[in-house]
Amino acid sequence: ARTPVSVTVTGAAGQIGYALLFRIASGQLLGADTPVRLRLLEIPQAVKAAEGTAMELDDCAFPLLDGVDIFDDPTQAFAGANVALLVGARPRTKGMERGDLLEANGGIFKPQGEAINAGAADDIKVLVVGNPANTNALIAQQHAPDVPAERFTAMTRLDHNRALAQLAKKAGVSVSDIKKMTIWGNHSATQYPDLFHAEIAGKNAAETVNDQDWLENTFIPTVAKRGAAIIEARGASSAASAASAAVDHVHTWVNGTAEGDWTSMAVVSDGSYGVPEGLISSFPVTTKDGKWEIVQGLDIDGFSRGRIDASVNELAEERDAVRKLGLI
Ligand code: NAX
Repeated sequence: ARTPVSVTVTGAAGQIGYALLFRIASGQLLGADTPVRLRLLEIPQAVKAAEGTAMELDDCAFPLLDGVDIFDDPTQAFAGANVALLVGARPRTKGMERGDLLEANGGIFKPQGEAINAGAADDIKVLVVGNPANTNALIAQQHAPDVPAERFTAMTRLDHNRALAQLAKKAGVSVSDIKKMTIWGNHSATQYPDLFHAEIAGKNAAETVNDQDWLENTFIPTVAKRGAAIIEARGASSAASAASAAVDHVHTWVNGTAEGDWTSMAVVSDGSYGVPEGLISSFPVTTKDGKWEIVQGLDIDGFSRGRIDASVNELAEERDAVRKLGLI
C-alpha cells in the first residue's frame, strides 16, 4: 500500500470543514489509491466540535482514512503536512474596517506561514480558502521563506465553477461542453470571469453567446456576487460548493489539467499579463506533475484589460495595507 499523505485542514470545525473532511477522507482529494492522514487545526474553543467531527469520520469507516489528529497549535498541525487547506479565518463582523479585518487575519496567517516553513513536508502544497483569500495567502507565503513561493495558492475555483454553471445555463449546454474558463484577479466582487477565451464545444464562448449586455450586466455580476446570493437564500454562506471547489483545486493541481483545457487558480504572479510580480492573483493555469503554469499568449482586449486591472489594483491595495500594518 502507498504511504499515507498528510493533509492539514484549518477551521476544521467550521461549516466548510464539515463538508470538506468527508470528501478528503473518502479519497476524492487525492484519488482512490491514496490513503490520507488528516491533521485538523482549530482554535481551543472549537477543538471539542472538531473531535465530534472526527468521531463521525471514524463512523464512516473510510478504507483510505489512516487516522485523524486534532491540534490547537499550528506548529504541530503542519508538521509533516504534504497538503494544507487553510480554511479557518476571521470573518468580517459588523463595524469592522478593512484594516481591522486584514490585521485579524494577519494574526492567523503569519503564524501558520511560519509553522509551514518550520515543519511541513518538502512537497507541501498550500491552498488558502479563508477570506480575504489572496492576501491571506500572500501573508502566509511571505512568512515561509524556505518554501518555494509557487506552493502557496488561493482559491478562485468556486468562482470558476460558478461561471461554468452560469454559462452552461445561458447556452443550454452541459458544463462538460465548456473549456478554458478563466477567473482573473482577486476572489472578491472585483474578480473578472472571462468569456472571451472560454470555449463552448470548441467555439469561442463570447461569440457563441453573442450578448454583450448579458455578459456585462448579468453574467459578471451574477458570478461575482453569487456568495451574497447564497447567504440571502440559505441564511448561511456557501459551504458544500466551497468544499467541492477546494477538492477540485487540489485534485487538479496534483493530477493535471486535461489536454486543451485549463483552470483558474490564484498563484504568485511572475509579471504575466501586467500583474505585478509577487501578488497572488487568479490566472488561467495548466497543471502537470504537481506543478502549475500560467497560460501564456492570450490576447487581452480593452474591456478585459480594464476589468483585470481593476481587480489587480485591489490586490495591490490589500498588499500595501498589510505591508503598512507590518504583516509582511
Ligand atoms: P466558519 O465560521 O463556519 O468556520 C471557520 C472555522 O475556522 C471556525 O470553526 C473557527 O473556529 C476556525 N478558526 C478561526 N481561526 C482559526 C485559526 N487561527 N486556526 C484554526 N482554525 C480557526 O466559516 P466557513 O463557512 O467554514 O468559511 C471559512 C472561510 O472560507 C471564511 O473565511 C470564508 O469567508 C471563506 N470562503 C472562501 C471562499 C472562496 O471561494 N475562497 C468561498 C466560501 C467561503 O466564503
